[in-house]
Amino acid sequence: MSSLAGYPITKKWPPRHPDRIQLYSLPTPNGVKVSIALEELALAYEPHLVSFEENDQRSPEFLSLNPNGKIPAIIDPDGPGGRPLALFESGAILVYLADKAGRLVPRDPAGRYEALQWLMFQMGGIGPMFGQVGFFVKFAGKDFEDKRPRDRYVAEAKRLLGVLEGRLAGRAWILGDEYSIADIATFPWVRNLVGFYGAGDLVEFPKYANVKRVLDAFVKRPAVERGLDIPKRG
Ligand SMILES: N[C@@H](CCC(=O)N[C@@H](CS)C(=O)NCC(=O)O)C(=O)O
Repeated sequence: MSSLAGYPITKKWPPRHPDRIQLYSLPTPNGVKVSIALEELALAYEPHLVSFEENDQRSPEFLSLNPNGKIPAIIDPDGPGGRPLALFESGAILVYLADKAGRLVPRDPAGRYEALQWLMFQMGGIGPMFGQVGFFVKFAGKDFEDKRPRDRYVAEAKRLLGVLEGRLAGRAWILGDEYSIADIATFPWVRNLVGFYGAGDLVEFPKYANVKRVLDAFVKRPAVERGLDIPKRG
C-alpha cells in the first residue's frame, strides 16, 4: 500500500505516481507559484486539477488536506524523515520546496530572512490587495455603482507597486542577482493584475519601469512558461 493511501484526497485524485510530489492546483496566480517552483527545481511531481467550476475546492476530499478550501496544496510522499508531508498555503509550500532542493532561497541566514521578508510582503500585501482589485475590476464588484472600494484597492495596489519598483531599481531580481522564491511568489500576481484583470491602465503600470522589466524577464524563463499552464485546465 502506498504511503499516500491514508490521505482521503487521494480517493478523489488517485495518484498514478505515488512516489512523486502530488500537486492539487489550478493555474491561478497562487496555483502557478508552486508549478513554477516545481519546474524550476526539476522535482518529480504529479499535477491534479482542482476545478472551481465543479467546486472541487469545497469537496470533503480537498478540505481533508486544506480546511481553508483553497489551492494550491501538496503531499510529498518523501517529506522530512522520509515520511509523507501534506502542506497548504503557497508561501509555506515555496519555502518547503526550496529547502528540499537546496535552491531558490539563499543559503546564508541573512539572505534567507531577506527572501522570507519579500515572500511575506507578497503573501500579506500584493496577493490580497491585487486580488481585491481583480474583484472590483474584473469580477462581481465591477458592477458596483460606488467606486470607492475599487479606488481604495487600486490606490493600495499602486502603493505596493511603488515599493516593488524601488526595490527593483538596480537589481535583476528582488534579491539582486539571485532569482528566488520571492520572485516566483510575486510576478504571477503582477502578470495577473495587468493581464487577466486588465487593470494596467487603472494602476498606471507604465510608471513602474523596473517592475515591467523584471516581469518581462520572469515570463521568458522556460520553467515559468511551462508552470503557467500546469495543471492544464480540462
Ligand atoms: N493564501 C493562500 C491563498 C490561496 C487562494 O486564495 N487560492 C485561490 C486561487 S488563487 C482559491 O483557491 N480560490 C478558491 C476559492 O476561494 O473558492 C495561498 O497563498 O495559498
